[in-house]
Amino acid sequence: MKQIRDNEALMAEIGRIAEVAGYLWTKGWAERNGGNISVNVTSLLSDEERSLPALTPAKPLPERMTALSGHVFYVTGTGKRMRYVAQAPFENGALIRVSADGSSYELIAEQPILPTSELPSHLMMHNYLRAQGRDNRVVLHTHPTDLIGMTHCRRFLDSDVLTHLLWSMIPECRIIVPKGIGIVPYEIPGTVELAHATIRQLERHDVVFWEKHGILAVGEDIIECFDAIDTLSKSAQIYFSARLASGEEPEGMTQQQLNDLVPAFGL
Ligand code: 2HA
Ligand code: ZN
Repeated sequence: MKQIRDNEALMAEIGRIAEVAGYLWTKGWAERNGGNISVNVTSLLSDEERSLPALTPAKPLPERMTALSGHVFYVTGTGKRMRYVAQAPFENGALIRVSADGSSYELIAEQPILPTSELPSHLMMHNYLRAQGRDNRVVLHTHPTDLIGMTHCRRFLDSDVLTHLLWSMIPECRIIVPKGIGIVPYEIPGTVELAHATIRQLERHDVVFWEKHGILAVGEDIIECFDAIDTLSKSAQIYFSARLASGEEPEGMTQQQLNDLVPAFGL
C-alpha cells in the first residue's frame, strides 16, 4: 500500500508549509499556538489519494462550501504550536477533505489531528475566493507584534491611511503588496462573523489586519503570503525607527514617488 508520504509533490508543498511555520516562530509571530495555516493540495493528489478513507466521522461546516466540493487541504491542528509544525507537519496538522455536497469535512491523513479552531473561517475564505475564480490555495494567519501594535492606534484603523503609511516607508512594500491592506474591526477569534467581515475585505485586498488580534493573507503560494506580511512588518519597523530617531512623524515617500512605481513595475 502506497503511503501519502510517497507523494513527492505533496511532500514538497508540506515542506514549504513547514518552512513558513518555522519563519513564523523565529519572527516572534507565533506565541504558543498563535496562528494557523490551510493550503489547498487537491491538484497535487492522485484520484486514489483524494478518495482515501476517512479517519474520523464527518463534521458539519457552518455553510455549504460548494466551490470546495471534494477538495483536500492541509490544515494546522488545533492547539498546535508553529514551532512544532515546522519540525513535524503531520504530527501537528492533517489533510482534510470537504464532502461532495460541500456541507461537511472529514480527516483523511496522515493522523487524526483535529484542525485549527479557525478551520470554518479558512474554508469560507477558500470557498469565496474559488467561487470568484481566484486561483487561491493558501490562507495564512499569524500574530506579528509590530503590525498588531499598529491596530491598537485609532488613527491607523483606516485602510487607506494604514496602506499609504506602510507603502510610503520603502518602495518594495507598494510593489509586494499592490492591493494594499484591509482592516476588520475587532471580532472574537474563530467566529463566523470574523470570517464574513474578512471576506468583505478580500474583495479588494489579499492581506487583512484583524484589529488587536493578527494578520491574514491569502494567495496562490505560501512563501508569497509570508513575504507580503514580512514586507508590511518591515515597513512598520522602519516607521517606528524613524519616529524614534527624530521624535517626529516620518516623512515617508511622496505620493509622486509612490505613483511612479506603478508604470515602473507594471502594477
Ligand atoms: O490558532 O491564532 O486566531 C490560534 C489563533 C486564533
Ligand atoms: Zn490568531
